[in-house]
Amino acid sequence: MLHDRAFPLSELRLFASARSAGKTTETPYGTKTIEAFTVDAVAECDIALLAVSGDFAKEFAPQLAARGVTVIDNSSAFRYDDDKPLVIPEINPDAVGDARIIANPNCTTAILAVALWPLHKAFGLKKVIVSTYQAASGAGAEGMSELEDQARAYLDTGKADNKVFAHPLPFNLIPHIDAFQDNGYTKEEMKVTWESRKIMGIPDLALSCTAVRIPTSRAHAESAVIEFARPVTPDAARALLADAPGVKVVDDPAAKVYPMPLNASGKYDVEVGRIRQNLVFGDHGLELFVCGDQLLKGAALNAVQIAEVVLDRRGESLRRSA
Ligand code: 11C
Repeated sequence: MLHDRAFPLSELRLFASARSAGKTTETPYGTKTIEAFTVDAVAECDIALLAVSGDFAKEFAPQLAARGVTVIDNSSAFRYDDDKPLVIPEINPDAVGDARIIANPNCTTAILAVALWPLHKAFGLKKVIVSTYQAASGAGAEGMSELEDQARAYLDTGKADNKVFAHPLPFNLIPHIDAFQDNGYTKEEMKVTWESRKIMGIPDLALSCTAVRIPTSRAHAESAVIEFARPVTPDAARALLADAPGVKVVDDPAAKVYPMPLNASGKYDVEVGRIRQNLVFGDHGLELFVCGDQLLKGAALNAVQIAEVVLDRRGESLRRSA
């Protein structure tokens, strides 16, 4: 992603646990040897992109920040801290400020929010009801492998063993992502509510989500029913979204053109389509379908976009020249 976006880095260093240290890996910057993570070693970098567990991030991100590193963290460890920005550059780039720890949102939130934001600015979001169709990649490389292995096993034997997911995923769907909370929602569902409110700066936004794992590989899809404060039409929404950064309108149902995981995979833009006047909320309501690459806008792309904002805003003050 850094290379694709021509991020102006002087050196890329890769860190992992002692188990991986010493292994080499091919990168667009040449063959790189993975180094063992230590705070001292990473403190030599200007920017650290963390793709680690929340516990690891909680322990080490503050130590790196104290050493002058700007940390962009993909875990949920800091997303709800009032003093740490949670950033989608198309929405709230200014939130980056002087922060040394910046949180990258949950993938489901990022894919939805980038489409909701232009509509909120024009029509005012009042209520949002979301159902998701989430790819195996949300559970990491192990999730993707389990889906492929299970699909083969199921076709060959009629049975499939699951470890990563709560149930076999091929030819199935699972309305359970992350832990159930006391209110009956899952943590994944509540993340979409909490994070959307913080990123879009609408603390009382009424948003509820049902998050479902489906047997696709790497792009999440989401259906959203939206009530607005002001009247809205599908044409007006389409026109706004067509000009919005990070969004591509894919909406010609008569020609069988709508967002789909297979088409959205590998793309930077979040696809939005099936835009229609919602039958429940009438002229104040829309219904739409979004689809975005969970590994790109939902993770690596957004993280690198945050790094680009950091560089734009304070490139001069980074400790070493880029
Ligand atoms: C999933 N959205 O599809 C989750 C993965 O909060 O960063 C991302 C978890 C997170 O399983």
